[in-house]
Amino acid sequence: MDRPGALKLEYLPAAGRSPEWGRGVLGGALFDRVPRDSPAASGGLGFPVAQVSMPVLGDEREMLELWRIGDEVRAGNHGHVRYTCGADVLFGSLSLHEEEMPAAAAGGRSSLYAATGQAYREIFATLAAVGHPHLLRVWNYIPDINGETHGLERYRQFNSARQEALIAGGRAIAGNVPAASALGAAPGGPLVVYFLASRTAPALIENPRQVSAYHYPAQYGPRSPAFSRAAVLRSGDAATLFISGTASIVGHRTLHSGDPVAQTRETLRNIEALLEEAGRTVLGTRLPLDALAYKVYVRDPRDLPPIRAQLTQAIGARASVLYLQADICRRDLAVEIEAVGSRGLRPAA
Ligand code: 3EB
Repeated sequence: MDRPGALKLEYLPAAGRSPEWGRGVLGGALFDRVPRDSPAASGGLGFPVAQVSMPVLGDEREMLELWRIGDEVRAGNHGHVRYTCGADVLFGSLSLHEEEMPAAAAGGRSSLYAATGQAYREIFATLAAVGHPHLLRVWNYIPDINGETHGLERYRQFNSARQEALIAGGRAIAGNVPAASALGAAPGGPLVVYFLASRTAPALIENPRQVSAYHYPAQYGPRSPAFSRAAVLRSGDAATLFISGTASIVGHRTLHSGDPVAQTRETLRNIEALLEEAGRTVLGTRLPLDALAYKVYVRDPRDLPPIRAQLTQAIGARASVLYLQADICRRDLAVEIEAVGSRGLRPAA
């Protein structure tokens, strides 16, 4: 049933994989409290797997996010970036340790600022070299995201460096920016960025209920977060909708601070608004909530049961959901949710 070139997303336990688990995989990510020398980490696979230090909530210790594609893929390296690409789509991943940044302290900038700048420069160089110029979806896992140094929260340092790297790379900082997520990983680990890029331009979608993040006012940091609320990629006769990390934000303000259940409901309203907008402008049909695969970031693991109950009620028990424990970029956010859906192809159950 796979259409050549169409992307397929799976979340699955890393333990006990049969040898053919890697067949047709473009790339992926391994989420675990402690990154370890698992098969996915050994580098022996023909595709990149980002190692993210982020606890899995639920019964499994390690979970894999896998992006499959019906195409032939070829693999390569460019600087720290490992990538694979098919005809339409490229998956890439890199991991940078802040303590290895050469000129970190120079100019009064932090090592995270340096690492973020280098990560994005290397990503743009990779895309130019391989010929998949359109960055369409980025996952940013930032150690100690809410920590503060140099008089600025680390998430805000990241935003400054990301925006400046986009400018330096001759790219837009508003409008034509990728869908993204930015979450906290365990302190002391590397900055991990993985991404999807394409040969043809994606369609980008904003949420009518929210101020575009790239237009957030200065109270959220000196440089706005450069991401779109969602992106749609057409590849291999299917369209894939990537919904960015979405939270309980209306306009530009956080709502329901201290109430994880109400934040989950508000977040789902935002996701529904994006499904409506994507259906109206690009997909020609409104994907139902239960046709998506979700990644749910929960700040405090004690909030998992009520958040999960709320989500199950809204999307049903059959939808594919990966729950992770992560710090979120605003301290008053208890939950953030990203999602992926395909027109014509359902995510794997
Ligand atoms: C928000 O809506 C919540 O900085 O790349 C969500 C997704 C958020 C991506 C990013 C931040 C990012 O502002 C935070």
